[in-house]
Amino acid sequence: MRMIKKRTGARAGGGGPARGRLRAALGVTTTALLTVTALAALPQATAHAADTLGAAAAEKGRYFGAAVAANHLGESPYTTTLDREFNSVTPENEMKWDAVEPSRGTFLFSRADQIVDHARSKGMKVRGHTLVWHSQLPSWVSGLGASELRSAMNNHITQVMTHYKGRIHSWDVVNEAFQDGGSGARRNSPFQTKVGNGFIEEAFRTARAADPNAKLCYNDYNTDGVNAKSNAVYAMVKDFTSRGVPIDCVGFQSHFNPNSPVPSDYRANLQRFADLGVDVQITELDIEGSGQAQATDYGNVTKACLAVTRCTGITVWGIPDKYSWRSSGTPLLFDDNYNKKPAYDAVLSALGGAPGGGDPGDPGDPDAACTATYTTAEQWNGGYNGKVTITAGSSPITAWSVNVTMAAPQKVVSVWNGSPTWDGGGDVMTVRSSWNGSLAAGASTSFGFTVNGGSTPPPQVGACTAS
Ligand code: 9MR
Repeated sequence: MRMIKKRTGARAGGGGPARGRLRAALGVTTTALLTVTALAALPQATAHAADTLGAAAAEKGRYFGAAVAANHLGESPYTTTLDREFNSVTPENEMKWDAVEPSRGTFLFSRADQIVDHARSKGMKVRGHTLVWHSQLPSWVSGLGASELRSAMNNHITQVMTHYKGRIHSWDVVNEAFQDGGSGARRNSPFQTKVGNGFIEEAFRTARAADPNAKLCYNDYNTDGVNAKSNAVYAMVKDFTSRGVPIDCVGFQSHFNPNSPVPSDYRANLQRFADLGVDVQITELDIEGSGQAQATDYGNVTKACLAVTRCTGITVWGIPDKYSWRSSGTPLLFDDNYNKKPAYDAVLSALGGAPGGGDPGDPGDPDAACTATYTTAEQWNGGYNGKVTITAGSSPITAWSVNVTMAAPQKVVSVWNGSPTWDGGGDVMTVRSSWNGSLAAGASTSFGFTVNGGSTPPPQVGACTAS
């Protein structure tokens, strides 16, 4: 539960680039009263930029998605962040062959369904990932002979796509079928070695028949710049489009790190594929690093997509760093406590959204009167001590308050350095300042609490309000 409503227009007073520009345009530089009057007289000029990734991308005609794992959906800050920021999801592992058809002809959709149902209930689109891939492939598949493997592949595509028919905007039909390095050759997967070169074409034809409305993508990594591998994919797509083999999009995974940085010809590479008459999508974006360098790369990738008319959307490969497949590289947009990183601000800004936007009081909002940041101070079997740090914004404050929501069956058993009241059947706690309400501009204080009834998930900490 959030205590503060979304911004719906310019707020009186305060700074911020949009208001600064407006004041400059109006020649209003002094009193708050004049500013309020001027803003009220010009409602069009005060409409603020979108303040979430999904909303900002939508204003540019794109989606902004995240890879999601079903086992995190019960963690309230995870789901809150997902629901607030993203308008497309990709199941990170739940639609892969080993997850949905672990033994021949037995299809298990429940974990993937959980993600699809959640996404659709929030109005998000879903990317399907992935139908034919050499990895996360059950051994019964790789053990089949050529003709059985071919029919198992076609059956797998047909069954999975039929189950999700009409609910997936784009499918990664074939994933990572080319070798790394300079050969431009196909990877030696069971499909390649047994079914032969035609397996990709066959997979796409089968996919089109199964769900004619889904966009059918080829998806790969290390194809983000112009190189031997992307040239080989390019040649395949060109061949497919010239012969009428059904392909609608190419996915560029875009996993970057210092050894594999964002290529300087990233945009040009996206554009040359788009010029073949297919859409391009950034499908698994993550960039190892931190701070401004990481932010700059994220901003540039976002701008590259916006510069290519047929780049229809971006998916980041996870939400908080701690759940990334390479978490030690902190490659995502949110830190382990779901705070927005500089990389987040860079993406939002590149999308034309409000830099540092979000609900007033969210960490990272430079306009906020105060911000609240959560850490788990101690943790044991069956409980934990939580700590919330309150920091005043650019003006002094005299009182603050924050909502903290516990996941059942967790219960708060004590609170210090703050005054709690309770709501929501006892799992929503509002903590108001006690002796520590007065903070100078930029100064911090904290309150703590002990929770029994489970050591995870951490609580959801709402925005800070001040007076
Ligand atoms: O993020 C996924 C991780 O949880 C899995 O353990 C891993 C298994 O192969 O797959 C990861 O996702 C991969 C994606 O499906 C395809 N491109 C590379 C991704 C990162 O490895």
